[in-house]
Amino acid sequence: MDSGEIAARMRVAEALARDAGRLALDLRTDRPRLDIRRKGPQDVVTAADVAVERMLVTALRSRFPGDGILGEEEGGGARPGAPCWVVDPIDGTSNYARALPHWCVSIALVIDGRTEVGVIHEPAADALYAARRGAGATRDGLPLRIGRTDDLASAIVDVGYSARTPAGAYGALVSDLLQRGVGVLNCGSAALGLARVADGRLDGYAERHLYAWDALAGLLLVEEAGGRTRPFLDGDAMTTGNETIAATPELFATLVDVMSAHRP
Ligand code: LIP
Repeated sequence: MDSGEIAARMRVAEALARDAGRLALDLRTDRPRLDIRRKGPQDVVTAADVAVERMLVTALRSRFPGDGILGEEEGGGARPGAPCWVVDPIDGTSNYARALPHWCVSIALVIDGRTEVGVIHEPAADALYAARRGAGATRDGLPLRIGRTDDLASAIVDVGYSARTPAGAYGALVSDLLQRGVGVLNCGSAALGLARVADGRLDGYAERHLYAWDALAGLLLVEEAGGRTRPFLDGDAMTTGNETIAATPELFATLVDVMSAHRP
């Protein structure tokens, strides 16, 4: 697919991400109808996640009937040899369900096993992050550059956790980073955490296990903003997920070391 076609798909993804973010905000106001259900420990889904995903899938299907679509809530999947949209209607659903502002809509486009487009809309700030491989990353149209913190004692990293991985290993990982002087947060949205690394407000993001819909768009933003990332789409990670590490060039090796040292 030529860069013009990819750029056209990115513009569609940008418009849809904004529409999806606004729909999720509207649905948030009607709590009783939010119908929050638990998928597992500290893992919830709301009626809004499903409604927003259906809106995105319907729109993408009508615009690109030949493309594959993989969504967090209702699955779907890649079509051999076709581009595949990877959609997380609300990343940070636990925050969303509690009316905490740290959540977003994430859309990625994978072509021939590689992420070519990543778009994230953050409704609370009405901010739109976008990246196209080889063409850089932006927030609201302005170019993004990774932070340059080169001193661990000034670095801040968002380290995500889910019950899909052992709590003990997570505790050891966080304790190790703290002992090295690194500031550690767990904000509850991998996609938005990665966007914060791309815009220089955080120095790194790490999580033992994420799904493609949580990670792909944010990882491309970090790469196009000048950061370093651990390859995600190896083997069958598109469906089973993978470990996620992204950081400034200065901090990346340390984060890889610490994640490897505490691998369960
Ligand atoms: C969430 C991620 C978070 C992770 C959660 C979950 P969701 O995505 O953003 O980093 O710890 O387990 O995967 O479920 O809100 O789309």
